[in-house]
Amino acid sequence: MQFRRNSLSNEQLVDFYKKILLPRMIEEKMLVLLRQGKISKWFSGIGQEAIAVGAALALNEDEWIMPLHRNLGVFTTRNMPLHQLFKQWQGSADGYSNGRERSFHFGSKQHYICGMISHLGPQLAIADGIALAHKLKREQKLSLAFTGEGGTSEGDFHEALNVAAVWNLPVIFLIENNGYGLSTPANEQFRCENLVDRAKGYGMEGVLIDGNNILTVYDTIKGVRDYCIQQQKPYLIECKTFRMRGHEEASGTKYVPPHLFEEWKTKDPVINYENYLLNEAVLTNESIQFIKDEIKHYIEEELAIGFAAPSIVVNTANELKDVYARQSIVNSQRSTVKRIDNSDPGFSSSSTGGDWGEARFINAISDGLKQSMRHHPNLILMGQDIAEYGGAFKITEGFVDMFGKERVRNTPLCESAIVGAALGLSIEGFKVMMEMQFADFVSVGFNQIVNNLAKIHYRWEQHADVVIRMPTGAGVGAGPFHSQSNEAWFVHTPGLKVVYPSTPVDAKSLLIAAINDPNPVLYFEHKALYRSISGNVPDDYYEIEIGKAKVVQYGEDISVITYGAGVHWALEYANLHKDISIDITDLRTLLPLDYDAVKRSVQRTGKVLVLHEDTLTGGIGGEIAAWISEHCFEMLDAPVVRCASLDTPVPFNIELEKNFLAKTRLDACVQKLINY
Ligand SMILES: Cc1ncc(C[n+]2csc(CCOP(=O)(O)OP(=O)(O)O)c2C)c(N)n1
Repeated sequence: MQFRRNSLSNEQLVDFYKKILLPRMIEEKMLVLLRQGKISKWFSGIGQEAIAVGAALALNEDEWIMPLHRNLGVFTTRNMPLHQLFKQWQGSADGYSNGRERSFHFGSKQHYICGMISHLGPQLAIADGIALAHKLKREQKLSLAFTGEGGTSEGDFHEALNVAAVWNLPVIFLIENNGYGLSTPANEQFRCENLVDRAKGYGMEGVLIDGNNILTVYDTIKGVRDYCIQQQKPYLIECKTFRMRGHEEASGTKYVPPHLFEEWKTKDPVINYENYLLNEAVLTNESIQFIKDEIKHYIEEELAIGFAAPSIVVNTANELKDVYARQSIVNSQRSTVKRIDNSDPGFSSSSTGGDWGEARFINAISDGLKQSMRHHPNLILMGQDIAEYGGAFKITEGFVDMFGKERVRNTPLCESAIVGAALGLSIEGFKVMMEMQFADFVSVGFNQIVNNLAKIHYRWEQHADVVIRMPTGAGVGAGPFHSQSNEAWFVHTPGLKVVYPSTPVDAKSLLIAAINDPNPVLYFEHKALYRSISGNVPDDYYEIEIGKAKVVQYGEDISVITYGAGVHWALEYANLHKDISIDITDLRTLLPLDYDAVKRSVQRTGKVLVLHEDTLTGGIGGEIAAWISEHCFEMLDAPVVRCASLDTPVPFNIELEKNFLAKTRLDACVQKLINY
């Protein structure tokens, strides 16, 4: 192995030695503790330390790194104290995730380390978002994301590299090619000769290097860092290395031909570097021993602190509280936002003092978005065709002229990477509104939403300030993939908020509230309402409280609890059947649900119909019906009835679609309840 020190001083060389030795010695100790049953799981990076350590050394300390499960060297090189790391691995309350995350699945804002989720690839697009933040702020900084060669087969790898290339983002994508993805050898993972060959396909530069040589890794990344910042471009680096132990310690290495271990043992990154320093007389055997003793002592001391950590005290209220970021912490402007409370039908717009005017549903959304853009200079809009074209439904028409292309961004066709990039922007203090062209397409961005955005605050106190607008619903003859109601997918995911307005005023003010909220919000807007309904909307910038339902009209015979298009179906039905006194509640927010409002409605009538456009099985109606039977049983005069769409995909033919929709069965459901 050839080492080139270039202009590195002896002190730096020794510092690098200490930095690469530390994770090796920690790991060796961990393997002992694992055998003793004192820790539960370990993903070893032995033999690969030069990459994590070299990368962390080459970056400035305030540049974000997205490490993975074998990158202990990133954490130690960023000087995270071992006692706290150890507490993390033990699941202690005072680790880095309050006992909520395992092994290396945690981040630390203080150390500019973004915690991974198990799915590996999603880390890459977060790096895009962070790099975009630096670019927009004109900062001379970049981000660096790790991936294994296995992870390069994920769609997320392709999407993230493509976005970085198209948007000219200063990101380093670092492949640790260690030969195996769990048991799968590289030749069953990809067909190109070297993974770095892919760089050309994305329109970026790339380089293949020896990942076991710490000076090569350091020097390459340092140079690439300068390039990325100066040229404002991404770069792909492939580091050849080898995984010297099993995928994780319990899984063994039977599938690896033994000669490979022999071969790579001679390329050990720590021993080779140590020998180089001995040959160069930078270190002596005595000084090496001294350093090792020092590290050993440090490890023992820190482990003693770690082992002494008190057992966790379970506090359910805390667990629930930390699922969401508190508004005040991240949004100092909030206090200046005025709120309307129009949750009662007696609400009068004149009580707000400002001017109100007639607007269509679609214009109300657009208006709310426009005012939010003015209110939050850090708000970025992203989505397919949303710039000059104005979006598939023209919500953002004219926005480029008003706010510029940096803030109103057309994206390539890659929902997963854009959600990931949105999270990256949020990490760097931006707010993001992403337009899903149709709610149906969220399925290809699903993982980032339900696993990254939703869980990140609970896991390591990083909020995700992202709103995803979801043009949703049927009734427009658009077939199975442009008509779905998929809100229930998200209502089942702690950490998300789900908003679903049905009137122009609610659409505008709930969008404003969603953007003000520091948490990830799925904002559903029914396409069939865009141009078919209009109503009185305030000119001013008001928000409506998320999580608060609205009584549309009071009644005595039956309650209809509904949202979205269901509100209009219920109103239409009530107007046609004046003989029945119908109490209508518009939920407006599905997560968190306004159970108090539900209860009050049950109290008024004793007979409840839950109505939604979503299909029946697993729809939110089931949740509401269950809650009512559990909490309002004594108030009921009849079983709770659900009126929902058929359990089929949404058909295209307009007659079939009509038959599919819940509205067709509304009369039968009402009659069933009335006659019970
Ligand atoms: C989406 C997803 N699929 C499967 C897994 C299970 N898994 C965890 S690590 C791993 C291998 C990853 O290989 P590679 O990216 O080469 O990284 P390495 O473990 O070799 O460092 C697999 C299959 C996962 N975590 N996420």
